[in-house]
Amino acid sequence: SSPHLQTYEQRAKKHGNPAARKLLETMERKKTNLSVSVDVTKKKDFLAIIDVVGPFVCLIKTHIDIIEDFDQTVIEHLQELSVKHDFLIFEDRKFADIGNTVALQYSSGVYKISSWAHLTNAHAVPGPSIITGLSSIGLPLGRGLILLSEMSSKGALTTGSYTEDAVRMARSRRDFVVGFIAQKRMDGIGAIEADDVTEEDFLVLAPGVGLDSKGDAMGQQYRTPREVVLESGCDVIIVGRGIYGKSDQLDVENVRKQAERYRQEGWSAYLERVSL
Ligand code: 5IU
Repeated sequence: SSPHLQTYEQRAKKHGNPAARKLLETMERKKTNLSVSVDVTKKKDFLAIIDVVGPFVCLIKTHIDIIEDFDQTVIEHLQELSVKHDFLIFEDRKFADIGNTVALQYSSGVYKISSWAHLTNAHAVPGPSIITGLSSIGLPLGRGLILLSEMSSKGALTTGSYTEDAVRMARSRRDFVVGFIAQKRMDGIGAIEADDVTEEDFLVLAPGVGLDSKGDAMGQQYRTPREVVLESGCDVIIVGRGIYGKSDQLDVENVRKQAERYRQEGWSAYLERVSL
């Protein structure tokens, strides 16, 4: 049956990529499909939010380059928190250059993303060579790549044949590409031959999730965890401002409450899905 009708535990046992397997195991163990996107600019707030939501997430999503007072201790603390609370790290880098350049951006520079991020992501725009470049660094380290096959923003160009081609690119590199950023499952999209897709299990990570808002003033669009997980078959819900609110007025108690709430919503939608 389609992967989304199986439990995370069943899928973990069969997955060939170590980062994907670890994520699925963590989801099952902690009973959560929640990923919190921590888009704040001060390292103190960044680490405070992660420490509070840590118990409720399987994955922390970062934009490391927006931290104004970044230094290496940010990475050290992030890694300590990842062990303390048992979650994986996903740097939402959205690589988009030629293979040689993305390999350097992934491994080098100030952030050395490949050294700490279990997962990162890339646009399909440059074609298969972007996967070749990133996998030359990430595969030996046991990392996984997520391809952007759909975006959540209004008017996104990631539709139709673009989405299909992104899925085909992923299919040809199942050792390293472990999933999609998308708004729905990609199982039926760009299918080549039935044989080829029976064993595939791409994780679908969905941003644009909110319970109290339909969008923001800059084109973001929100759907509920239930719509995303139960109706659209996505595996991980990515929630940012729905959980930490306005970052200039951080209310730690409320952050905890919201993380618990989204974890509960996402998990009950999953339970309902796999019991069908
Ligand atoms: N993000 C999206 N939509 C996308 C992709 C990434 O929102 O299609 I690809 C990122 C942007 C932000 C987070 O880091 O996910 C969502 O944050 P909010 O929940 O605060 O909107």
